[in-house]
Amino acid sequence: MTETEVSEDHPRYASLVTRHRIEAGVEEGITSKQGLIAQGRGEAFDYLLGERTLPSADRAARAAAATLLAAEHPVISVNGNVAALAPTETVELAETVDADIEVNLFNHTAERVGRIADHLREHGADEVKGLTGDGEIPGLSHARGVVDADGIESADVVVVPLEDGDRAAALDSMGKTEIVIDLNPGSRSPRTADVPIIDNLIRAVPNITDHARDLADAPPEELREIVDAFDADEALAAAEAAIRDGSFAAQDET
Ligand code: PTJ
Repeated sequence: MTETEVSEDHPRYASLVTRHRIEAGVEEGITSKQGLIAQGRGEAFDYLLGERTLPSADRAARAAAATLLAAEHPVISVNGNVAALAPTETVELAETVDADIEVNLFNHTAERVGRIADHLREHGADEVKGLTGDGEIPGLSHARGVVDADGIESADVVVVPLEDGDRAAALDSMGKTEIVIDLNPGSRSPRTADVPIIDNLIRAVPNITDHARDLADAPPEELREIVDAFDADEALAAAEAAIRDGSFAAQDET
């Protein structure tokens, strides 16, 4: 079944389209096979969250937008799942907040970096970093720590949708401000983040862009107030509470 063959009135339409994109990503050599497993884990948490953006996640997205607009050199890190699921939305966010896009892979191969960079260019990206690999995230083995010196290595703010815990901790040790998008509030990466967004990246990335457009003319003091008022622990606790206390209403299976 292709994406266009999925009927829009199917009760699991959004989930089916998402699965199709990940599957196509693997077939095109963009997404790793491990990306399929990560997708399954994400789907389970999304199901428990009610497949919606919680008010706490929306506040986090606004804090992320303010953080990005106030940044000197923001970089959006893109892996094989992000590239397959939200390439256009990622390019739009980068344009809106004037961020670099860098392909940064957990399972790093030069071939997959190249394919993802091409895919992002096909979806409107002008410049894609991550192909030089002349920088590093200290404290990680070589392949997992490869970054660009003029990209993630020199960024002050990094958006890391779906990061693994070790790399999130290593980026934190470098002094980066981290915005992490992850559906699992118990995962180490959102727990390391300055701004954890517990939401599906498919919803979260365009939501940050909407908030950034809304805040485009905000003075620096207003951006600072939004960032200072955001409480990461509260955001994580609200998501966990939604999972633990939420009514487990029947959601149609595919
Ligand atoms: O392309 P690569 O080589 O960089 O590899 C990317 C993956 C995602 C395979 C790699 O980083 C990995 O193995 O990640 P983990 O450790 O499985 O963590 C993935 C996290 O992302 C889990 O906490 C999932 O709940 C979460 N997740 C999965 N899909 C989504 C998601 N969070 C937000 N939106 C999603 N669509």
